[in-house]
Amino acid sequence: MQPSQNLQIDAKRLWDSLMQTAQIGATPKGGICRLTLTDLDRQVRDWFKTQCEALGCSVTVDEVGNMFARRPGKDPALLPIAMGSHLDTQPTGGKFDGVLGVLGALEAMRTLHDLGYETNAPIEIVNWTNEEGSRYAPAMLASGVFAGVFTPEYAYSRLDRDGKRFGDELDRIGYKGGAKAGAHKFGAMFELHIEQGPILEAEDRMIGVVQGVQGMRWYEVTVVGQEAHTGATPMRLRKNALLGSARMIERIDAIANEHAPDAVGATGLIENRPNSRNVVPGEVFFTVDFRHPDDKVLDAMETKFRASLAEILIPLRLTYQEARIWDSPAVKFAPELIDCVRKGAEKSGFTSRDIISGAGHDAAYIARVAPTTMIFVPCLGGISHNEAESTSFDECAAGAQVLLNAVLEFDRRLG
Ligand code: HGY
Ligand code: MN
Ligand code: MN
Repeated sequence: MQPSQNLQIDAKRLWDSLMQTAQIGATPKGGICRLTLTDLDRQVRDWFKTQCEALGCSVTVDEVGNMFARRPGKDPALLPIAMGSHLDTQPTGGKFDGVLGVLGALEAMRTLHDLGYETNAPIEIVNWTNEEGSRYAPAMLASGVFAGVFTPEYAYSRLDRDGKRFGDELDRIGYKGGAKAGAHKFGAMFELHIEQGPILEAEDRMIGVVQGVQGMRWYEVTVVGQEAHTGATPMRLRKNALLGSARMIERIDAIANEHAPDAVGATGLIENRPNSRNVVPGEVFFTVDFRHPDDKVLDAMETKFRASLAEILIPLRLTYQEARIWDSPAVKFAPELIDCVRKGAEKSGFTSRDIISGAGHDAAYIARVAPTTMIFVPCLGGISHNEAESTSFDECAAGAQVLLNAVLEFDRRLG
């Protein structure tokens, strides 16, 4: 006889786990720096594996480090229902981005275990490697391999800014698993995540019923000028790579604003060489991040961006290389799973509203190979990718409860 259908997660146990894992890579300002494939990533992975095994889950790791903790269901022939997100962070990340999705799933699994609730389908928690794309670009790299967007060899070849290979670092931390990425299929994947924007808080809604993820493109630009003495070189003879880059960064902002309010654009990473106060910069590397819900608008932004490179840099006697290194088209999530989330919010009496994700998530790639959707909860001031990122005890609990409700709603429909 199944216990009461009203399975309630343990909000304090969830919060304690969030605060415990926040110590792994804790920064003085109250955030987390736990870059993918570092020793800190290994530490949190080991912790996560131990927690899942304590619930009787079997934990497998695939060839790009994705971790799967599986709890059997009544019918092993049914494809598993997955609940996934990521444990890696930005260099100045917060306590909740990604982590809430993995630990909210762990709390849901703990609740099923405590109550001895038997689901129809197996249930899996997934920790996706390198979601952030901060240390290794592009973002969502390992869920992209799982979805067949990238090869494992491409992932292994990616270099961080110190020249370390993804494949070597994955090996070094002991998480290069034997399972073929994407070999095992999901019946569904639900991802709980903080919104990372201001909408839910502004409208006083507890749950975001996510409809999809906007399109995202990343570019890398190297501008080449000529190193020269800042005192002895006349202005008319200079080839100042940093001046050209600065004008480009201004133009990137202008292109996004021309397509506002839905377009966004920024340069987040810049390296100026030789970065000496009395040398005219000879070479600059910088990145571009453009996003919009409509891929056709991204095409228009890209065209303007590329025309601007020639228009701005050539008159300054500069040369340049530019490459689009990532193109993640806009994604729509599975209507049936969206309905499970909506019913999951109603069941617990939480307010909700439909929303499109501005941020990228592993769910965007998994949606290519399995019915997928997301659940958002607010974050204070909409701030994320910032050590001040803050989601409350009640909001974390609400997210985990709706995650459990939605998974069980989907599972019941299989019975
Ligand atoms: O870039 C993103 O949107 C995500 O945080 N990786
Ligand atoms: Mn995230
Ligand atoms: Mn992030």
